[in-house]
Amino acid sequence: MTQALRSGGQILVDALKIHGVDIAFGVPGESYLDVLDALHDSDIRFIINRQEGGAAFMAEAYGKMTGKPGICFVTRGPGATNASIGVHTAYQDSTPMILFIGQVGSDFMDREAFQEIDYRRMYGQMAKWVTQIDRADRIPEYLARAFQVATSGRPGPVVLALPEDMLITKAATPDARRYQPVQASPSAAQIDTLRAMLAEAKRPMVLLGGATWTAQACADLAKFAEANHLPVGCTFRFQDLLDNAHPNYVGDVGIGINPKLAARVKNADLVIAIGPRLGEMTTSGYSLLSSPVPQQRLVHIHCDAEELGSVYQAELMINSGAPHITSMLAAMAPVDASAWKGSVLEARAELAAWQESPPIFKDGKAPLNLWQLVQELMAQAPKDTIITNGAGNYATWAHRYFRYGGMRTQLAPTNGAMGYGVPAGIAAKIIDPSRTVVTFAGDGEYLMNGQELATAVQYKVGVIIIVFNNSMFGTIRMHQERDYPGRVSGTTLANPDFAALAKAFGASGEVVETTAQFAPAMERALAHTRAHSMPAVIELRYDGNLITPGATLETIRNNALANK
Ligand SMILES: Cc1ncc(C[n+]2csc(CCOP(=O)(O)OP(=O)(O)O)c2C)c(N)n1
Ligand SMILES: [Mg+2]
Repeated sequence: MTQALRSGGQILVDALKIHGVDIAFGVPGESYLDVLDALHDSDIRFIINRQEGGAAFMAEAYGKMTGKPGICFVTRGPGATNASIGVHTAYQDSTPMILFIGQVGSDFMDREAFQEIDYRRMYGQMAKWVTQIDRADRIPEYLARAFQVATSGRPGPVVLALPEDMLITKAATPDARRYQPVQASPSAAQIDTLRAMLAEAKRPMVLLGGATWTAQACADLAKFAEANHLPVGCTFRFQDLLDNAHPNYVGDVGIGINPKLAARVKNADLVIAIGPRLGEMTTSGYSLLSSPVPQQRLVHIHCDAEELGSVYQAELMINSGAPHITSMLAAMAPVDASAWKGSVLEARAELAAWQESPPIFKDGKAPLNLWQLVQELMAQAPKDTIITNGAGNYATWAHRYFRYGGMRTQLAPTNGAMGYGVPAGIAAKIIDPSRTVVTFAGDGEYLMNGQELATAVQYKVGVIIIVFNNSMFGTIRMHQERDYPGRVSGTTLANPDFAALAKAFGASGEVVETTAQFAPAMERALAHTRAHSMPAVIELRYDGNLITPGATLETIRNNALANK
C-alpha cells in the first residue's frame, strides 16, 4: 500500500490523534510552525498560554487528572527553559507528560545558533526520556515510544526536540498503533505473604500515594480497608485517594502532620504503603520510618521496580500498578482484625480534633477566620469540587481542614512548586467543565502564574481563585522568624489590588476582609462562574501574623528569641 506524503508536523499531529490526545497546551514559536499548521485542521484543542511555565503546569495537571500524558508545545531556548518547572513537577509527582520543543534546524545545529540548547543535557535529570527526532519518517515510532515511556512503570515526563527542518520534510510513512501503558502485577504468592503479615500485626497502618490510580482502584482500596478495618493515611498531596469522609480515612501524612497521626505511623508494627515513594515530605524528613531498615514491618508497593529498596528496605517489596494490587486486595479474604479494630475509631477521633477550629482563632479577635472560611467553602461547594494549590503556608488551610471528596479532587505539586495552583485550576476546569474548581493561592504564589487569568478569560473558564494576601512570602518568613528571629529579610511583599487586577483581566474580583464577608462573596463567585463561565477572584486580606493554625509569627519569633 502506498503512503501519502505528509510533512513532519502533519505526521506528528496525526500521531497525537492516534494516541488519543484531545487537548494540548503551549506557547507558539516560529520553530514549530508546521505543527501549528497541522493543528489548524485537527480536532485537538490547542490552549494558548501566556507563559510556558503556565502551559507546562497545565499539561502536568492534565496528566494528573486523566492519567493520560499531558501535552505541551513550546519553542526552543527561552520557551524550553520557562517550561522546565512543569517537567520537574511531572518528574517528582510521577505524572505522565510529553513536552515538545521546536528545535534549531539541522543546517545550523551545534553552532550555538539562535536559542539553541542541547535538551538531552538540559533535561537529563528531570525527564524519563529526552531525545530529538531527526527523521520525519520515524515520528510515529518516536511518538509511540514517548507515550509508552510516559505512562508505563513509574509515569513521568518525556521531552522531544523537533528540529525545524525535520518538521517541514515530507515523508511517506505508516502510522503506529495506539500505545498501551504497561504495569506490573503482584503474584498470588505476594498477596499470600502480605495477608500473612497482616494477620500477624497488632497495629497496622495503610499509606496511599503515587501515580497510576483510577476510580476503580480507589474503590477497591476502600473495600480492602473496610473489610480489614484498616486505618488509611494519604501521603503528601495524594490526599484525595480516599474520600476524606470515609470511616477508614485517618488523615494526611505530609507537611505539618497531626502529631497523633505521626505517632501512629511511627508506632505501627506494619505499614502497607500502596504507591507512594515514601519521600522526605511524607516521612517527616525520613523520621517516621528509619532508613534503610524501618522499625516497622514494611510492605512497599510501587509501580517502579527500581524505587523499591532505594531508600527503605521493605520486608515485602511488590512491583505493581495501583489498579493491579488493589483489585487483588479487594478480593483477598479478610483477616481477623479484632486486635486493631478500635484504633480506626480512635484515629478518626484524633482527626476530628485536629480539624476543629484552631486556638489561633479562639479569642475571636482575628477579623478573618480562615478556618471558618474553609468550613463555609465546604458547605457551599459540591462534594466533587477540585481544590488546587501550589506552595506556601496558605496551603495548610486546604490540606488540614478541607475534606477532599475522593479521586481526583486535589491537584497540588509534591515537588512544592510555587505557581502551580492557578494554571492547574484552569486546566482542571477546561478538562472537566462540569466540576467546581477552586484554587488556593498565596499572594506570592498568585503572581508567579497569575498571567494565566488571561487564558481563563480567553477560553471562558469558570475557575474560582482565592488569593490569600498576607503581604509576604509567608513560609520563608516563618522559617526566618524561627532561625533568625526579628530579622526580616527578603520576604515582604507590596501587592497590587488583586480584585481590581482581576476585573482588568475580565474576571470578577472581590476583596474579603472579615469572616462575615466571605459567605456572600463565595456565593457570588459560584453564581458568576456558573452563569457566565468566567473566572472569579476573591482576595482575602489578612494579618500576616496568622501564619499557621498552630502558632502566630509573633509566638514563633518570641519562642526563638527566648531559646537564643
Ligand atoms: C518556584 C518556587 N520558588 C520559591 C519557592 C520557595 N518558597 C516556598 S513557599 C514560599 C512563599 C510562598 O508565599 P505565598 O504564596 O505568599 O504564601 P504564604 O506562605 O505567604 O501563605 C517560597 C518563596 C518555591 N517553593 N517554589
Ligand atoms: Mg503570602
